Amino acid sequence: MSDNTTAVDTSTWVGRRVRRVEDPKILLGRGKYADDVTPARCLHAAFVRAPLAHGTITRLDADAARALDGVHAVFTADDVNKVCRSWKGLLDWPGLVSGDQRPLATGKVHYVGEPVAIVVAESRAVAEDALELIEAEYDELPAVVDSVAAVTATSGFVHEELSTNLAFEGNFGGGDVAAAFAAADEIVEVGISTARHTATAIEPRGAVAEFDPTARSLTVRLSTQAPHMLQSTFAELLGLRESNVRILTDEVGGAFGMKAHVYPDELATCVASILLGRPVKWIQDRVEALQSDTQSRDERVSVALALSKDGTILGLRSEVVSDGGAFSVYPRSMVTEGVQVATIMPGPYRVPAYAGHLRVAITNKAPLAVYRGVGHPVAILVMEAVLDEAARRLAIDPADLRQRNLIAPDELPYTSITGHVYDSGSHQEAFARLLERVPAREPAPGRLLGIGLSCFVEVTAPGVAFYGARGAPITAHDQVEVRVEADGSVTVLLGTPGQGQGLHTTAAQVVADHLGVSFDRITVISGDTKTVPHGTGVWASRSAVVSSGAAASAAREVRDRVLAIAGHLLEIDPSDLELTDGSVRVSGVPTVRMGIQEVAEAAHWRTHKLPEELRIGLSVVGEYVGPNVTFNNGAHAAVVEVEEDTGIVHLVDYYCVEDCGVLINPTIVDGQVRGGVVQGVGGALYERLYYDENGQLLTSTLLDYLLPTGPELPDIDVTHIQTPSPNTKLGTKGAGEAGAAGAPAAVHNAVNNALAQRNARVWHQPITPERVLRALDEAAGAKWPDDPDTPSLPPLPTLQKGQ
Ligand code: SMO
Repeated sequence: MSDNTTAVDTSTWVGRRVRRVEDPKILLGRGKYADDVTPARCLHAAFVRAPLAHGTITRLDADAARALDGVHAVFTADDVNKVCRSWKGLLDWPGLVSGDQRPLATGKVHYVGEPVAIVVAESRAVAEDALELIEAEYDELPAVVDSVAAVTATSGFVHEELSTNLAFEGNFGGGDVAAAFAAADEIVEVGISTARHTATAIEPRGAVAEFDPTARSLTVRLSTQAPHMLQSTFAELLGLRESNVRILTDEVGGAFGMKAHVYPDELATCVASILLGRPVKWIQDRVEALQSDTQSRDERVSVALALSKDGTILGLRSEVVSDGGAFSVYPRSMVTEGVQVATIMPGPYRVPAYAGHLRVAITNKAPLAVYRGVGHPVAILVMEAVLDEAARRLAIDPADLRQRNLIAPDELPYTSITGHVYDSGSHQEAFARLLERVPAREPAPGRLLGIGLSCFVEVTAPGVAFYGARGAPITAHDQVEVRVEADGSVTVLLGTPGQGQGLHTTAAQVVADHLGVSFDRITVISGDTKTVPHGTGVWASRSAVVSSGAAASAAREVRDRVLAIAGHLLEIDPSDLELTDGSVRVSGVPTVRMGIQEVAEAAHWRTHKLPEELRIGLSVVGEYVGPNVTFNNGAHAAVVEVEEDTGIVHLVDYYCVEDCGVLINPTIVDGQVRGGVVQGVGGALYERLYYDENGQLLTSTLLDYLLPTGPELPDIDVTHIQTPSPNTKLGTKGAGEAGAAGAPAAVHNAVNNALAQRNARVWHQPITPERVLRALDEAAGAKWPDDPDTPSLPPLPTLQKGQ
């Protein structure tokens, strides 16, 4: 693997390829995941789940199950609704509607896998046996499956009381679109769809709930990325005092946005513990994960790009239909992905006029929510694919076409036509560096070679306007406590825990620099809402900005206290002192005057030596309210070979240039980028949750739901540029989602670059061998039978003057 990082300063911990402190524990099997903890007297739960997409529950008979040896209880909606309120994932988006959601289906089921009843037994095996004895009957209703048909449906509603299957409609953009299109030399229209997929975290979801009836307190060990948010929402829905709800999470085996929600099965597990007064554990299996984790990327887009003949972009139009599934997820809602598809589409290009129209459909599928990249992968795919088609039409090199339209350094900060402010970046430089990395290559015999490019910007570390200002219990600040123990070692308590991406390592690097101690002296703790200060959680690539900012401010204040106490003990003005590598020195003089442990000892055990005003302790909670937003940017190139006989696409090379501002740990960022690329490649080539025309999910195992694995992947070459954000405390920007954002476009364009040699194209993801063969055959004049599997697309409406 190449290291294309620009030179780093080795006098600091930030910027170094420090090894992850998390790894020895995880690699030796000593990590504590949700399933690793079983309290005394714990019972085990399993769920009856809806076997059909839409139906009225006509009979639910659990008598035989209750009579089974080892079964403690079977609860249905009637039982849990007495303990838990219903909820709706409504954000303050004008007109957004949703059906009421509850822990267990009440009266009706809305998607395959929706929880219907919970069995609690001595063991999971007994609970699973009891499931077989429960007799559930349904009156099947017609399933709403096609999102494009759903948004205009006048009957057959998923939620009768809403009298619509359109959850939300919005317009985005600005400028004189009609004039731009009227002035165009070339208008390129394409329709693109991405398939519904899901995060498939290695660690499935799970909850271990312990209710204490004497204190009315609830402790829940969860696999989650947002413990404090769930403390608040669980308390609210279960009618408990927030300070009596404790969420615990140690290791998390991947979350990717999917573990940032209130889930019915996790709440039902809590309710079971409340009703029984015993700990109850539920650990999800893979079938449940594929059926009931939030899903994503179910987007249909028609797009039109207007250009002058020299390739200058004049205007853009898009018609987006997002398939939101059965419920608007609480508290992030079902619209975030669609909104990002519509608003990110102009990307890193000068687009003077844009009209984007978004509709979000309610369908009988699992709820759609955020997943790594949240709309960016689709928006970038659409823009980059239509740009390549324009390059072919105008006979301009696709790299030249991009260079002509990329935002230049002197245009930054740049406000996009949808109102996003790109604070900083290296849009042209990143693309130029990418082109330098990609070598020339010859195709293998029988294969078509294709190179695909993509350029992108990405929203990272958004502020409270993103969710909080729209009414959700989600803010944008983080807290971190830094404390020097009596022996001079340092404990860091992170409000925001990791989801596997190494936040303990990066927090220790930041604290080492800002406090002035060695990295090895620091222990980091996270994941217990009773112990750590407030954290908003890991989402939207925010931790390296917001959590790190809070760590830096706490560390700075503790350092000032150390120097103040040292100054008193040494009888030197603290402003003449500095703390480096755990030692107090007079600024600029190498002689060590005092170790941090001596200061710590005085602060803890010898306060009699200190004047009143210095009895302040060495523990500080720092808070950082992040920026409104900071945008990262980058460029990707994929190289593919397409087998003409089989339609199989081989990804043979992959290059990324990534600019996420100041790098705290390049190795961790490399891993984040590569992991994201792999998930993006999955969407482009393999992953699809396949719902049939009845709304039945046909891909509920990993034999049917294809993930990219080692043999399908080349080395992923990562180059870093570091353009600091002017708006963030450390100059950092988020990095975690960038790989996923850029990859579907680069892979798609590479395939079409190959297929264009035979005058063929593909427009729907995943790009399966069958779709490739069909495109090649049809381009050669052969007729294939109609494909019932071709997604319908929303037509672009007639352009109105002055629009
Ligand atoms: S998909 Mo992210 O956790 O906002």
